[in-house]
Amino acid sequence: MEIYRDTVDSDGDGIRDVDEVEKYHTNPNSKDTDGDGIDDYKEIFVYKTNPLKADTDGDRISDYEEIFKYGTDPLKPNPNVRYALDRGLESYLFLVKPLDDDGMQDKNEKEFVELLSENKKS
Ligand SMILES: [Ca+2]
Ligand SMILES: [Ca+2]
Ligand SMILES: [Ca+2]
Ligand SMILES: [Ca+2]
Repeated sequence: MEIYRDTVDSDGDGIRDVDEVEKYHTNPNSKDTDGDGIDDYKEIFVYKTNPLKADTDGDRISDYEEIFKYGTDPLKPNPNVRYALDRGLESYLFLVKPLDDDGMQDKNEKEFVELLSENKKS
């Protein structure tokens, strides 16, 4: 019985219940503990994101959106990307993304995004 208990995977996400509870602290009855749209298994083993947080790096863009929608790094905050999104510059992200390497938004970067903002309006 003990062996059976140790191999059971209730939610079928590829991680054993015993590991979910003791090792990863994820919900053994839910494939997607934090509800961000990415399975616990993929978060832990593929993307290295936090299976308990929908937004691993805390930049207010969910893990799912970073990986599948914007192609940004879900493990590193992207202040410029966030800033651009807040200004409705989704289609200019390819210009903004290279700016965020240091995880900080300096003055020039801010001005650059503002410039895009202005262009968009005209
Ligand atoms: Ca499981
Ligand atoms: Ca998840
Ligand atoms: Ca997550
Ligand atoms: Ca994020």
